[in-house]
Amino acid sequence: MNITPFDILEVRTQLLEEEEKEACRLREELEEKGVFFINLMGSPGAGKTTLLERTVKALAGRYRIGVIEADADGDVDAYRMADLGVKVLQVHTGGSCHMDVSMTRSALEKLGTEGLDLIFLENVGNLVCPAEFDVGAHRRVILLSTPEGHDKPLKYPLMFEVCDAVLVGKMDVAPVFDFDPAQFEKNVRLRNDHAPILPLSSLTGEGFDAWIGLLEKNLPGK
Ligand SMILES: Nc1nc2c(ncn2[C@@H]2O[C@H](COP(=O)(O)OP(=O)(O)O)[C@@H](O)[C@H]2O)c(=O)[nH]1
Ligand SMILES: [Mg+2]
Repeated sequence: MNITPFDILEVRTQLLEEEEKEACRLREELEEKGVFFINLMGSPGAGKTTLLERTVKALAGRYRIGVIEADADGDVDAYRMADLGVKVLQVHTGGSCHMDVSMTRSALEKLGTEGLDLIFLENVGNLVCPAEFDVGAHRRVILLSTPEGHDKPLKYPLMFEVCDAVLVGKMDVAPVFDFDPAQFEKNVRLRNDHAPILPLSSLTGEGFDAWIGLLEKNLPGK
């Protein structure tokens, strides 16, 4: 046995454990309030805001919706969502490439969860860092757009491993980008054997019935 004359504190492990506990607490608190919380992740330009616009329109009148827009800077996405009449908060992460659970708790407090059924977090555009952080959401959804290529699960495996649903956006332009849906599915299944994979287009509305159906199946009964 190797005995060292000193202790070792694994700071990263300890921090991650604390984050995980805090994320579970936040998830439970939201559940008690009847709020369902979704963490939407994807690259910059994948189509996250456009997807949310069409999603909010499809759910309008049936659910009270809030949206948290997280970006390094700027407010264009918050304006787009505010135009739809949903409750919106813009978060400026400064230099940070992801949201963590304490930032998310502050954002939810500032947004105000009172009276809301469903809250979307549009996470900072990035396929790496957001995957590492459980922000306390009930579901993690990744939106991969066809111009990004069907090989992305091989390059960003953690993102595809942690998600509960994979949306394949911009299907209307898939042929232009040689996107191969069967190869993409194979690549996803190397790391994730359960997440549904839904092809869709926020431009044409293709695939939205399945996406909205999946959302409603997961939302607690109202
Ligand atoms: N062809 C096509 N373009 C889309 C689709 N969804 C979004 N876009 C375009 O992709 C660009 C980035 O969209 P945006 O929603 O701002 O991406 P975000 O950065 O992930 O929020 C915009 O020019 C959108 O009009 C889609 O389904 N099909
Ligand atoms: Mg956006």
